[in-house]
Amino acid sequence: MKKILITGIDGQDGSYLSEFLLKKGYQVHGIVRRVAIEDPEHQLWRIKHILKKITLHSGSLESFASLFKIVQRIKPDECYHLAAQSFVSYSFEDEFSTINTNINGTHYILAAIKELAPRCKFYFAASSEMFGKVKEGLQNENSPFHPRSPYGISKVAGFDLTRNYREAYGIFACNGILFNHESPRRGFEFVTRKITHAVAKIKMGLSKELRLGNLNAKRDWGFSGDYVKAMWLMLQQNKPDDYVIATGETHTVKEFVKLAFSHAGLDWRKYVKIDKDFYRPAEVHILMGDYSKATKKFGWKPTVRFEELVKMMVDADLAIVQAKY
Ligand code: F7E
Repeated sequence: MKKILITGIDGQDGSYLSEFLLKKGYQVHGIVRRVAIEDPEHQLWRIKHILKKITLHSGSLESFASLFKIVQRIKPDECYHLAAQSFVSYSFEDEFSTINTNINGTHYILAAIKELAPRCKFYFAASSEMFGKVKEGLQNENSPFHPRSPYGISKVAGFDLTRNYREAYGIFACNGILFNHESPRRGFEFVTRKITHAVAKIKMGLSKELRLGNLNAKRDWGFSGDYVKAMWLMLQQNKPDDYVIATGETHTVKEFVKLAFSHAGLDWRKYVKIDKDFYRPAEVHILMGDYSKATKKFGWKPTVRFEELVKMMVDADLAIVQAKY
């Protein structure tokens, strides 16, 4: 039975990926912080339903020793490195911890794999934030990077580390350049979930307004459940490589807002207020990915499009809010 190690197993992507790999019959191990193991009800809500089927190890991206021990114990066949400080806004508030944790964490895991499990296939969660300041048009694997946040900078470094471990040491290491991907399991700080959760609360009479920043930013939003399959497919190829995973469509935050409110039968203009506090010091204005290499190499395509995604998230939040209050 293949052994899998997932960092960030308790996050949105980690939860979908675990479900997917369990169905394939893999033995799934995950790294989480000690505080999460001590408080599973709140911290492990996304993987509560599969806790009995997976093995959790406590470790931290800040501690090489903890990661080294876990890799030594499991000797995984595949490792998906998803853990990171992933909220772009927060990365401006705490540049140093974002950069230290994200870059060193990736380096530590790679170094441990090289030393202890050199045949382990490695996936790095790179990001469309690496493209940053782009002009109109689609971004592909050859597009230049111009990150606009400490988070984006940390992901460029992680991308380079991953590629270098592939080229220098022959590790089967792949970068998945994933564009924004969402779901009902998205964290509440990200704009999509912030909107759909607020819509549900407004609909139920529990809230009166939603404060947002830049409504003109454009993103290529896909469904996390689709994207985790691409991660796995990358590691099943004959050769390691880097791939863009996206939908090829771009929409403004305002379009997301309008659709989410109208799906719940609400007029967004009555509730949405612009708040400069949610603007970023440097914005990524537009992202749109060209995923044709992934289609050509392993037949990957997104199955959930923008409208379906927004409705799925609103419906899920309406159900959650209704059940809770
Ligand atoms: O912002 C604008 C904001 O925080 C999207 C992460 O998964 O995807 C994600 O990064 C856009 C930005 O995601 C609010 O200015 C307006 O233009 O949902 P977000 P992100 O920054 O695109 C990439 C691929 C990753 O790798 C990241 O880890 O929405 N926006 N008003 C707002 N954003 C937030 N969060 N809150 C607002 O009130």
